[in-house]
Amino acid sequence: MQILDYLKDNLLFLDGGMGTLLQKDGLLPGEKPERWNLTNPDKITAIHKAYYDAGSNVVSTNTFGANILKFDACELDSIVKAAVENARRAAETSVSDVEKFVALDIGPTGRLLKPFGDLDFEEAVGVFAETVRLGVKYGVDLILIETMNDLYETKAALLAAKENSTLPVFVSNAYSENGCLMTGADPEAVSATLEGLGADAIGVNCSFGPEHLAPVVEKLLEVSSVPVILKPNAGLPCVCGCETVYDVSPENFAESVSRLIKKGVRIAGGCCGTTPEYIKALTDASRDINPIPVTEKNVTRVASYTHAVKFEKMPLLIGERINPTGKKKMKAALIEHDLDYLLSEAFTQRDLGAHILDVNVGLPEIDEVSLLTEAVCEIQAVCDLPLQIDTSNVEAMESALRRYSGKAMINSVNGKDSVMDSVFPLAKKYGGVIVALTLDENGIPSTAEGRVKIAEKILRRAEEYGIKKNDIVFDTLTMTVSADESAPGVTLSALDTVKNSLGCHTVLGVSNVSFGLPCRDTVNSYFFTCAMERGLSAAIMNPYSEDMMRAYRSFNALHGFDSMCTEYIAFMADKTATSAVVTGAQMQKAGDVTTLAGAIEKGMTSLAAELCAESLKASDGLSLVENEIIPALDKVGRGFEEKKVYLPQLLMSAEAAKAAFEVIKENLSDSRSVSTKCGFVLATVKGDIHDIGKNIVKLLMENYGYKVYDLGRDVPPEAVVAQVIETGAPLVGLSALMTTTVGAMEETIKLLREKTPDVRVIVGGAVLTESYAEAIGADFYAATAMDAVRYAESL
Ligand code: B1M
Repeated sequence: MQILDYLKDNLLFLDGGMGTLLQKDGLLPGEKPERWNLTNPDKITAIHKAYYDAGSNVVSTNTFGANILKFDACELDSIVKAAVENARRAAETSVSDVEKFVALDIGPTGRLLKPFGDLDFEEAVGVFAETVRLGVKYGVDLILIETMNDLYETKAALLAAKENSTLPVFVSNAYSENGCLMTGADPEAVSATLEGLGADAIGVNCSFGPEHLAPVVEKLLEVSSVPVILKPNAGLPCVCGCETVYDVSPENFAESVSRLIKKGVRIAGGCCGTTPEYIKALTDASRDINPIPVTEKNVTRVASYTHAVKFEKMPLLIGERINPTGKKKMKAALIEHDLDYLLSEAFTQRDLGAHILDVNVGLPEIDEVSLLTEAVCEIQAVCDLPLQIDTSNVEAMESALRRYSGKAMINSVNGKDSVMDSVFPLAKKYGGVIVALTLDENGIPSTAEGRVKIAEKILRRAEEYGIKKNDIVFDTLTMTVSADESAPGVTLSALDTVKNSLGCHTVLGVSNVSFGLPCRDTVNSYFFTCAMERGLSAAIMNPYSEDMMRAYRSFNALHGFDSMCTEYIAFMADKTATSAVVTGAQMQKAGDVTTLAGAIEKGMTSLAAELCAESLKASDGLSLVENEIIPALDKVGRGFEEKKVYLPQLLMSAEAAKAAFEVIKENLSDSRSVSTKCGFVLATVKGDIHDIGKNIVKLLMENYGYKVYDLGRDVPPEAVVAQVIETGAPLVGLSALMTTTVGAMEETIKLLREKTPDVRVIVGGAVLTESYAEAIGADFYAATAMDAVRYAESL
């Protein structure tokens, strides 16, 4: 029986942990578990068999890290072959009579994707594709992508699975304590993105014990239209003597997972710390539970790499500013490849209230395929709003959709056969909410009925491509009132029917209505209000237009979409009654990308470098560090702590700070004196990769004439000692930024005292205090980099 058929009427039980069992069986630290398929096939088979015997329907091959980054092609082939054979052998010899399947297990690469890390998206797809092809070659029944903590990498793996097999693909993510993936995606963003890409089941594994994961599971059950997987750890690990133990017993594990099965989980198993005993307890406890049917949730939603935006009763705003049509500055920016200008438009629109951003870079003189893709990648690296990919160039659309991290809006399709036949396959493959224009080969119908008929035709055709009705929103086309006084009525009447009779969401670009008239914003905003009254779900509009925003905020307040009129009041707080457009000052306040600190907060690397060079004309490098760079990083750090900023943004801000810092360094190096003073060994301690502060210390010490031996970051105590011995430097500087790494600082000082007792040690870093520095045996605590210099000078 096919696994998806089995799943229709049954619960599906997965296996439990593999790595923890292999360690017990003698796997050494640093040894690659996947090699055991070849060297210890009997042990691997025995573990798989124990899981089947315990009631698992699915065992996952021992291939979690089997990829071409870790093994050469030839060895990878033999590992996957042996892994599938071991699992099959276990199925054949198992005493259990349940339906059995073998899943090809795929884990993360262990590297972050660009721009946050160094692995290119297509390279990642290629890495996963190799393993998938081998799984298919050796005959697995399904693919299980698991423990992914980054949405972008998950997409790369799922795309690879879909492009290289026709097998069912289950996808399970590892969530952090805050209920999101490490790089920020919440469960609904994950669900929207992965279902859009065609995952057959989605869920959560590893991370924590079942109770801890319940909120994530419950959210996935609420928002997903595919079966939900739960594969938790046996609680949290703790070290007991020299053994790692987990704090949830098999009975408690089974009870908690069963409770979530009763709520709708359809696929359950265990991860780290679970054993056949856990799976036996689970299958015994839940075998007789009636599976809850999986229901279609009928939601229209797009997603960024952090969150989903749903089309509901409250109209949404789609910012239209990243589009060269009628915008001289944008056109020039695109021609000059000034992507920072696009980023600043993205931030300003977001801060003014847009929910989604349209991205259109179409100009005859540019390579739209590469520029649209690049623009999408740059914007999604720093701005967390979902994007609407707006192009009539199908190649550019595919390239941008492929690289998009989330579920995009696709602008647009229409009733022409050729357009539907080229865009629908892309929407089906990559997922997305399609903007469908109600026109076809015969042009734009002059009647509402004509436009509705085209909408119906588009729905029928989309269904043939397997696209759901809720993934299409209709644009009933705004025409110019000054050319035809009946035009707005036709648009609104068609919109009303599409929304209220066809039951589809609607979208309009409203500004065309006022073409040729004076005070266009006034007409636009009245038309916008009329459209919202008739059921407009989203407007493609200019968030800079105060008239439009006033109409929008008032509409929401009057229709109960703005609790206690909070947003209306906040919006009106700094406005004069008469201002009609957003002023420069307001824009600056909203976007704040014109200052060095602002550029760092937003993570705009080249702009930060540019602004830093500019600022150096008026102030010195050190005061820029103190007054702009550090406060900006502090602000981002606070946001990170408060869970308002996610790791990718933190990384982008750090990159921007580094770029500014490089400019300061170059500037200072012009006046740098030659090393005339003693040697200074400098390092960020073991386990800590924060080096911005340490680099400032280096820069200043060099400028004061010290010969700095910079060992970099994550430096073990032994390396610091070796460098001191080798160079005979009398001074050492250690930096640590985390409460978890100050221990390594203490360890380093201890070793220095032991091996090089005469050396003086300066310590610094945000988490340190003078008393702590004293307690761990440092000679001097430097609150700032300059303090380190002063201390050195005092010696
Ligand atoms: Co991370 N990070 N970070 N981070 N990061 C902090 C430190 C954190 C406080 C943020 C937060 O949650 N609020 C937090 C630590 C919490 C804790 O300790 N309990 C944190 C965390 C948790 C993490 C990760 C674990 C996140 C994750 O992956 N989930 C991870 C850790 C990885 C690791 O180290 N193993 C991580 C990663 C990163 C980035 C890579 C994204 C990036 C670092 C990039 C880089 O350094 N190349 C980053 C950043 C940028 C920060 C914040 C926002 C800024 C740090 C910074 O550069 N400040 C930071 C929050 C914050 O501090 N506000 C945060 C500016 C710098 C100039 O200040 O280094 O303090 P600082 O240097 C000062 C003084 O302290 C002194 O001089 C400088 C001023 O003149 N000084 C010395 C420093 N060293 C000195 C040595 C001296 C003398 C003076 O003599 C030898």
